[in-house]
Amino acid sequence: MKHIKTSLAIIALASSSAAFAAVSFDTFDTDGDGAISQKEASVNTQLVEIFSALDADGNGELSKEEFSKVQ
Ligand SMILES: [Ca+2]
Ligand SMILES: [Ca+2]
Repeated sequence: MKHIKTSLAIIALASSSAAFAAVSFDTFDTDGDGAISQKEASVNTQLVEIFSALDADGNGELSKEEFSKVQ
């Protein structure tokens, strides 16, 4: 069930990409280190929900490539 819920969250996020597009990777990466940390992601509730699903390598940060799955 958790997986399904996560998938739906990704779909919801992707379908709202018009609004989300304005909130780009660089917007989240406030310290400019090239990755979105959980703290940086915390400004967006939807991103927090799918953070672990997007973090494919499980290092606790979203690279530009990992983040691009929602765009
Ligand atoms: Ca960062
Ligand atoms: Ca990662």
